[in-house]
Amino acid sequence: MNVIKAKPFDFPFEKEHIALIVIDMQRDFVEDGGFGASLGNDVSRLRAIIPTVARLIEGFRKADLPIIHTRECHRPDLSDLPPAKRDRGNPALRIGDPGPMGRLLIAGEPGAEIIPELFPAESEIVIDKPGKGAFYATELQTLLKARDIRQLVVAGVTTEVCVQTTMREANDRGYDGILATDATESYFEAFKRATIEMITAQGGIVGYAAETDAILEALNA
Ligand code: TIU
Repeated sequence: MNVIKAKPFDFPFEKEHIALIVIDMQRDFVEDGGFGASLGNDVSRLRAIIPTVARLIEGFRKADLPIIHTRECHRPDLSDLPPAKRDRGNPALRIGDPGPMGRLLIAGEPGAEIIPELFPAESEIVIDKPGKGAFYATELQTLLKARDIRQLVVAGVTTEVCVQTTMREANDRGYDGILATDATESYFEAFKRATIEMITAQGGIVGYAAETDAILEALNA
């Protein structure tokens, strides 16, 4: 049994049952001209975590532990895109509309791809998801069960949207989740801080939180 120094208390884990899940580190969220920017967000905040996420991925690769990457995207015919998601707020640019990196949040378009700095290795799992949570309408739980994964280190963007939703979905399905606090980011500084507090309050009501160094130290112990 290894232990990560975490909040609200230390996180015990066994290497046979833990995986890293990196949420939506796609060009559409962290580069100009993508979906995130189309919603009026400043993407530079998100870009700042790229080296830390890379370090976390490298640590899991070195330890030979499973890595899962997710992409929020939709089918080209938009059949998995609820009108409520497409139309809410009557945005100038909608999911599926053409942008500088291809159609926004559409599978196969350049914008929906994971950024080159964090590109998945051949052996790593990539899950396309139509929702904010990584469990909704995907095979994630089946893949985790097949590998007997029970604990998830969670990184990626954005902290209070797809990352938090995924941690809540994982919690309700019986998984321990631990958020890598410096390998996640939000377009809103206050929302990131609040999310970490929400997850760890009440005795870890949703899960745990720890810095990347503490996670890597425990992996290498
Ligand atoms: N808008 C925003 O903060 N996030 C998303 O739409 N998706 C993810 O968090 N990946």
